[in-house]
Order: sequence, then C-alpha cells, then structure tokens
Amino acid sequence: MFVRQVYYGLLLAVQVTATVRGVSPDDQHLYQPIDVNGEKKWLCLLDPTIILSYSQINDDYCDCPDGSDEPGTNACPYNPDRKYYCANEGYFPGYLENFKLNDGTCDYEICCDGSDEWLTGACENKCEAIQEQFQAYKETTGKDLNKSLDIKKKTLDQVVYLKNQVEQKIIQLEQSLKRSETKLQQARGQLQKTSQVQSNNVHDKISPYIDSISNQILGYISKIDQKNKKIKQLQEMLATMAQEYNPNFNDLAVKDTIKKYQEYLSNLEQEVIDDSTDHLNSLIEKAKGLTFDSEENAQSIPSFSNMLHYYYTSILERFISQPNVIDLSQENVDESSLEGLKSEINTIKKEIQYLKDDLVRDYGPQDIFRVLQKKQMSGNYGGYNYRIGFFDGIFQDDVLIGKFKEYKDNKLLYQDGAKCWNGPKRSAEIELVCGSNPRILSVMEPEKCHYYIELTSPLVCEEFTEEEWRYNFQINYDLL
Ligand code: MAN
Repeated sequence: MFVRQVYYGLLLAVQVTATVRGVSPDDQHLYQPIDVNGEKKWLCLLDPTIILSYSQINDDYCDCPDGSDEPGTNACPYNPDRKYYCANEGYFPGYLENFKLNDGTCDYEICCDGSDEWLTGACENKCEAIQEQFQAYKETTGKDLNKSLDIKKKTLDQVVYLKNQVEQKIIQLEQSLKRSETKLQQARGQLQKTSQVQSNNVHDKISPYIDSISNQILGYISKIDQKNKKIKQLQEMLATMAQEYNPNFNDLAVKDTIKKYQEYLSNLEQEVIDDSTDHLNSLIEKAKGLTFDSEENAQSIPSFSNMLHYYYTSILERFISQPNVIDLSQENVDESSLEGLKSEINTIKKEIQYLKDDLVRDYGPQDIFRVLQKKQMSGNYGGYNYRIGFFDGIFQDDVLIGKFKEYKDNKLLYQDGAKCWNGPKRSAEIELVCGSNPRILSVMEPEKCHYYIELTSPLVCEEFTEEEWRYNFQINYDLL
C-alpha cells in the first residue's frame, strides 16, 4: 500500500514539478519531492534526517547544513562544492559561486544568460553575442595556433636531423681517432728504432728559445703596463668625478656614468698577478739540472726533443697564444710530429666527449630546444636591452645576467652573472609560453638581481582542449 502511494506520488512529481533553479539537469533527480501522507517533502542531500517541506527549497532561508536546499539563492554560507548552475542556452553551461547571485553584477564570464541576476533582473541574456565572439576568437587564434604547431612540427623534424648529425659526427670522429692512434703507435715504433740519446745539457740547447720567448714576453709586459697606466688614469678621473659631482644638479649623463662606474667597481675581478719571469726562471733552473750524458739516465729522462717540446708548450700555454713563436728545427721533426699526433688525439677525444655530453643534455620535451643552440634573441624591456643567448648567456645592456646552467622544471636557468651592487651575483630563469612570434613578453625582477623572463615561442605550443579554449577566451565587453 505504502509503496503504491510513493509510486503515485513520484508519478505526480514528474508530471507537475518544475525544474529547481540553480541545479543542473543531471542533478535535478536529487530534487524530486517525496510524498509523505499527501504532503510534498524533501530531505537535505547530505543529511537525510532533516526533512523539509518541498517549498523550503530556494526559499532564501538556509535549512540544510550542507546548503543543499538553496541551490538558487545566496542564503547558505559559501560552499565550494555547491555552485549555482546556469544553463547558458546556445553557449556552455556554467557554475557560479552562490554568493555572486543577485548582487547586481552580471557575471557573463560564467552565466552569459544573466540568470545569476534572476531576482534583480539586472542582466540581459548575452549568450548569442558571446558565442559569436567565442567562435571568432577560435577562428583567429586557431589560425595562429596552427601556424605555431606547424613550426613546431617542422622544428621537431629538424631536431631529429640535428641529433642525427651529432651522432654521425661522433662516428666520424671515432674513426679518425682510431686512425690517429694507429699513426701514433707506428710513429712511436719508428722513433724508438731511430732515436739516439742526446748527450747534452738541456739548458744549453733550449736557452736560445727561452731567450727569444722571454724577450717577447717582456715586450708584451711593457705594453700591458702602458695600458694599465692609462686605465688607472681613467679610473682616477672617474673616482674624482664620483666624489666631486653635484648630486643636486640633475645631469642624467653624469648620474648614469657614476652608476655604471660603481657597477664596474663592484664587478672588478681581483687581479691575478702573474709573474712570468718567476715561471721562466724556474723552468731554466729545472733545465740546468738535467743532462743526458749517462746510459742509466737515458732510460729515465726523456729525450732532448721531448724536453724541448715540454718547455716550449709549457711557456706557450702560459704566456702566448700565437702558436708560431719558435720554429722547431728539422732535427725534431719526428718528435714534434709525435707530439702533434698526441695533441690531435686529445683534441678529437675532447670533441667526442663534448658531442656525447651534448647528446644527453636536456633540451626539453623531445629535445626541441636543441634548435635554439647558438641562437640569440634580443629586445627592450623596462629601459634595458636584453640579449639572450639560449645556451650561452643573458645580458642586460652590457651587464652579464647569467650563464646558462640547465633546463629544469620547464625553465631555462642561468647563473653566475655579474655581481649586484651590494647584493648577490645576478641570475635568471626563462619561461617559454606559446606564441607564433618569438619575442620577449616580459622581464621581472622578483628578487633583487634575479630575473624572470617570459618569452613567446611556437616551440611550446600544444593543441587546446575545449576547456582551454574557453579558459583562454576573454569577452570583449565593448562589443556586447
Ligand atoms: C642595475 C640593474 C638592475 C639591478 C640593479 C641592482 O641597475 O641590473 O636590474 O636591480 O643594477 O643594483
């Protein structure tokens, strides 16, 4: 009997009950009345022990602790899990926080149908116009996005090619390493056969070369001294200006120069005084102590030409960058070719290592930022010119902001820039956001001398999901 009553009651409800305001079609079934002794009742959703009369739903008085009896009013305390449903016919349905209902403000971003202001009647339904704007936005942005995605796809092909080139280069280098190692082995064998132990004082033999290099070094030192004197004069002039200028006189050029001078002082590396003559003297002393006049020594002491090469490269590496300072005489041609081969092998090994490291370096998703190697970007922001060498360094005018460290958490990180006046060394992070046209979007300095740079790039673009389209779309209120 009871079952039949409920059954009839429900039937009646389906026929006569209007939809409950603020509830989505999917949840309307939760708001059906229950017939209790001929009266329409309803139970709070999360606390069914509380029985309300059906008319207490949306009566602008909060009866249920979970707020479920007021889906269409602002009577219950804010509950992030309960939101007002607006149907937005012709557009996308939305869910609005209940405290925004009937507050006199049109929340068209979420309720384009204006139903959030059902009581005040303040808002017309704008869904049609907003839907048109949304379509137009999708079309124009879609074109731009497709362009970016196209660039990205081509870039990914290019990345595969670039990686392949590196792999090929490694194979080639490994082959030429093998060839050079074989040559070295052969040359060593030949040399062993023909080498004769020299019985001479090493110093006597090499002193002419050392003298010649010494003279050159002295020449360089005197030139450096002259230049240093000039720098000192300039520094003194600037120091006097920094002390004596009138700060009340608003001369921007003077102020800017003094600021740069202070920057310059704070970045001034401590000078390393390289006493070249000490190094030469110690080499000469070493050479004086070495002779090749006994059979036993000949076993343990290197040959004359090896010694000569040792001194030659030692001096060369330390002081002079031009390689053709002295001409090794004909008698050393075999030894020098041996050394030549050794250094060739070293260079190849270093190059192989560099390329192998490069292959495993993190260049972002699918290695895409590999194409940015050796690429630069520059632009003005906040009165500064920024120059960005992606895997190199960033400059703010002529101040080094940081050297590339790594790609981490979707960001390119830079460290060890020029020291800040009374602060840390400069550093930066770059975040790339989707855009077809690569450019500097913004530069911020959230902490002193730490820079946050946003760049647009097609390389980070992805297809939008329907939610992303809606999220990124902004209504143009002037056109409504
Ligand atoms: C320069 C710029 C600024 C930085 C200050 C710190 O003016 O590098 O970005 O904040 O130095 O003194």
